[in-house]
Amino acid sequence: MCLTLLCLLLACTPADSPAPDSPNPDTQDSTPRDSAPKDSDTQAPEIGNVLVVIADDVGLDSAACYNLSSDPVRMPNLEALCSRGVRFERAWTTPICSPTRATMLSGTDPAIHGVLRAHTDGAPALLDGTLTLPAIASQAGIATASFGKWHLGDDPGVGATVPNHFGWQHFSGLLTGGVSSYWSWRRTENGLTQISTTYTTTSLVDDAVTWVDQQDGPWLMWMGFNAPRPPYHVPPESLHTDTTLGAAGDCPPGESRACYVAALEALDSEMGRLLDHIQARGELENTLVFFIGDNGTENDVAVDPVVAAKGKGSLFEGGIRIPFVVAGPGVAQGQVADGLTDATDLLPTLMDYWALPNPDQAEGVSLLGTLADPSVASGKETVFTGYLASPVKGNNGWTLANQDYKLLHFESGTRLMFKISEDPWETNNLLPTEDAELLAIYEELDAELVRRKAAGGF
Ligand SMILES: [Ca+2]
Repeated sequence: MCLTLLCLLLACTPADSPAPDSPNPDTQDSTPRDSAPKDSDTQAPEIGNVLVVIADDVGLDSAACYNLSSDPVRMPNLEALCSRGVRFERAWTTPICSPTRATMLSGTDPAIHGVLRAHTDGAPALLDGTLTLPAIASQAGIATASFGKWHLGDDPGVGATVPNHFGWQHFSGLLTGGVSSYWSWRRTENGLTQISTTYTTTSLVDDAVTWVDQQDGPWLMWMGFNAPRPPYHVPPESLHTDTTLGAAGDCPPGESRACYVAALEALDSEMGRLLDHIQARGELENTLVFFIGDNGTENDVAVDPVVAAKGKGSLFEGGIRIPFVVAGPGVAQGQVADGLTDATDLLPTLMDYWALPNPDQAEGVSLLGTLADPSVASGKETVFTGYLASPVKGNNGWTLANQDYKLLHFESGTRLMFKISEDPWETNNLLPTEDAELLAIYEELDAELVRRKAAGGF
């Protein structure tokens, strides 16, 4: 493609190449790339848009496309995205909301950014000065907007403008982890907070549609749905198919799973409205679309193959292995990628997509090659994450996996290892072992896990 040529024009380093001397995006030329020098023989390609859709508390057990759920959810728009894109089978985030968002925004893992628990009121989460994806994009002339859930703290001194402070030119949504009611919630738009009585999922897409219609250049849109997380509720009837739940409002007693599913269907319906709007603008073919769950399904509504206490908030696969689907320009259609990926890969992938320098802090790899052809390895050999949030010490710890094996280090001292390629839901712990081959595998994983922890001072 023409990205290499564009890199030469901009003297930048492709995101998948070593970049020891990458300029700090805080100081680099912020001239939009579509104004790069041109002559009669060269023409910069059109800069692509990016839409990142986050579903809150949605693991593989609850996602369409993956064919794993014992209680499949009707999500025709996610199915359509899978049909025209690539579905990743081995994608990791973190066990909970705030660390995953910090990872996606900074391109660093939880040991480095240090956000290892869900943010609660009054406590700073994302460290001031953190270089973020929207800050980089904004400086490159790409319009940036975040809709939905922030959940990364209140930076002292900036209050309700905190998402803007970290790089979003426009923010509309909720600053916290959730809402007390989907019909009466604190909607913040660029620092101004008012109560909204519009169904949250619908309101976020309304705002996104309004904003995108104001754009006449490339854009990055972050659609951080807080649905389908609690409070479980019955969405507007036009957005879901469960006619047994009754009118929109509170969830009937004992129907938490049905209400969770209905809210996820509503998310899919509204995501479809957004995608249809982008298509009507003639921009869908030029928009790279990501769909990702921020962590696994909440334990009280998780279904087989996720088992009790191994969903959200755990380092087991039910907590961190999530749906991750990408579609758009240059992406193979209807294919499955078996290689490893985690939330650190979003930032380098977008740097590669936009032919921008990869910041030194970025730990992941670009997935563009794999997206074009899923048989092409990304070069990622291990995935890694951590969690220090639980009052139950046995849940806190770190985990690292390669293509075949996964190691868990719990703060309690427990060590578990699974052959994850054959035992994906972790039923057969291989430790302790006297098998020389397994011991060698353990020692290799252990050394890498300890190294990754130590890189962040843990
Ligand atoms: Ca979540």
